[in-house]
Amino acid sequence: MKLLLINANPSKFNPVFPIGLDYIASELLIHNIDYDFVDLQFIDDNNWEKTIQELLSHNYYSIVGISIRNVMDDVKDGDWYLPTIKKLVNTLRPSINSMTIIALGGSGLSLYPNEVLEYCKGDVAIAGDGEKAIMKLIDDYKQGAITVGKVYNTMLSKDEFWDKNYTRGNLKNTSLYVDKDVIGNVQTKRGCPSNCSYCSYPVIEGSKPRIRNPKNVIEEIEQLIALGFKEIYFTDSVFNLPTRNAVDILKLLQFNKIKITWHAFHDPKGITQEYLDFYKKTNVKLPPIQLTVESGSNAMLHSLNKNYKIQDIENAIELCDLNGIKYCYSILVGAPGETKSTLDETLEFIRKTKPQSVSLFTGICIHPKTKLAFLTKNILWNNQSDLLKPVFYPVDEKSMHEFILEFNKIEIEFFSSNNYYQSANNYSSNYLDYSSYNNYNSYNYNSIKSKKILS
Ligand code: B12
Ligand code: SF4
Repeated sequence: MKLLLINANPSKFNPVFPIGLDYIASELLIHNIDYDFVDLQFIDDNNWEKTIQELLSHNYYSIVGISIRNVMDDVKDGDWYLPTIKKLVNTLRPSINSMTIIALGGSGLSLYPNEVLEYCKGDVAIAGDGEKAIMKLIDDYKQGAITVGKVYNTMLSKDEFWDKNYTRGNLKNTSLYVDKDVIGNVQTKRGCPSNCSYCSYPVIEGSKPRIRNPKNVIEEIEQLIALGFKEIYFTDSVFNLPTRNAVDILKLLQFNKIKITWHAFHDPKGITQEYLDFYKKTNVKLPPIQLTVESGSNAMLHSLNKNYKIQDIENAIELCDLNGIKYCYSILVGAPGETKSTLDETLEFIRKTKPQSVSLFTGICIHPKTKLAFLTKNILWNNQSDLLKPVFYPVDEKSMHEFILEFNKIEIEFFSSNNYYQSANNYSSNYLDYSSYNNYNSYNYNSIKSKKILS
C-alpha cells in the first residue's frame, strides 16, 4: 500500500514548513507504510497538473492525502484558497484509480470539515489530530470499509500525546526549506482552555491542553537542527501557558546546551521572571517576545473574552523591560463594542509602551464554533458553509479609518527579519482601499500591517 501526501498550501509568500504532514509521515514510517510527497508550495500553479499527472502515471496510490492548512488568508484582501484546492481535487479525480481515496486534512479544514469536504469534493476528511485518524483510515481502506463523506475525528489522548515522539525530515524536500531559511517548527502541546471570543484554536486542537514530554520535544528540536534549521517556531496556541511546562522545555534546552533562536506566541499572564531567565539563556538571537496583546482597552479585552487585563500586559512588559527583552504585539481591532474611544485607548497604549513591532489586524474574521460565530449567526451568516469565505465583524469605517491614519503616524519601519511579519507587509500596500474590498461581502474590512516602532 502506498499513499501520496500533498501539501496544498497555496500561500507562496513566507513559506511555512508543512509540520502537519511531517508528523503524519512519521506515523506512516512507524507502521512501514510507503508514501510519496508533493509540495505545491514550491511548484508554480501552472505546473501542478503536470507534476501530479507524472507521479500518478508511474504509481498506484491507495490514498491521496491532501493537507489543507489554510482555507483562507483571514485578513483584508487575503486570498481565498479553497477554489485552488478544489481544482487540485478535480485534476486528480480523472487520473486516479477508482479505488483510490482522496482524504483531506489540516488545521484550516478542521474548522469546517464537512463543508470543505463538500466544497472540494474529496472522499473523506480528517478533522483535528491526524496521527491516529490516518491509521484508522488505512485500516478502513484495507477492510474495504470506507464510507465516502465520513469525517474522522480521532484525537490523541492526554497520555498518547505525552508520549508522542516524531521523526522529522520525512518530507523529501525538507532541504529546500532549509536552503530558503524557512523556520523549522515543533509542537509542544495541543489545546487551549481559554475561550477568547474570536479564536479558532480550541476548535482545531480542543480546549483541554495536552502536553508532550519535554524530553521528546528536545529530541525533536535536535533533529531539526541536524536537518539544518537555524531557527524554530513553537507552533503551540500559546507557548508560555502553562508556564511550568514551557520552563521545563527551556530548562532541558539549556541542559542539553542546544543553541537555537526560537519564536512563539506568548500570553502576558505567562510572563514570569523565571520564564524570562530561561528565555534569555536559551534564545540565541533573543528576538522580541511576541505578546498576544490584542487591545489597549480593558473594555475590548473583555469583549474579546481575554483572560487578562491591561494591568497584566503592563506587568509583563515591565518584566521584559527589566530584563532588557524587547517585545512585539499582535493587535486586533474591530470586535463588538469597538468605538473611537477604545481605538484611541489602543493607540495610546502602543505609543506609551513602545513595542518593537506591531502586527495589526483590523477587522475580525469570524471562524466557526467560536463565541463570535454564535453571536453573529443569522445576522452575518446563516450556514457554516458561509464562513468558508472570509466574513468579518462589521466596524465603524470612519473610526477605523482614523485609527489607521493615526497608527501610521507612529514612527515605524517594517520588520525585515525572515519571519512571520513579512507576510503582513505583502498586504499593507493597499490596506486603505476599502472600496475595492467588496468581493466577499459588504462587511469585509480587514487589514494587517506590521510595524517596527523606532524607539
Ligand atoms: C503556528 C501557526 C502559525 C505560525 C506558523 C509558524 C511556523 N513556522 O510553523 C505563523 C504565525 C507564521 C502563521 C502564519 C499564518 N497562518 Co497560521 N496558524 C498557526 C497555528 C496556531 C498552528 C499550526 C500548526 O503548525 N499546528 C501544528 C501541526 C502539527 O498541526 P496541523 O498542521 O494542524 O497538522 C495536524 C492535523 O491538522 C492533521 N493533518 C494535517 N495535514 C494533514 C493531511 C492529511 C492527509 C491528514 C490525514 C491529516 C493532516 O495531522 C497533523 C498532526 O496531527 C494554526 C492554528 C491551530 N491551532 O492549528 C494557525 C492557522 C493554521 N493559521 C492560519 C492563517 C490564516 C495563517 C496566515 C495566512 C496568517 C496571515 N494572515 O499571515 C499565515 C499563513 C502562512 C503560510 N505560509 O501558510 C489559520 C488558517 C485558517 C483558515 N480558515 O484557513 C489558522 C487555522 C489560524 C486561524 N486563524 O484560525 N501561522
Ligand atoms: S487567543 Fe490564545 S488564549 Fe485565547 S483561545 Fe485562542 S489560543 Fe487560547
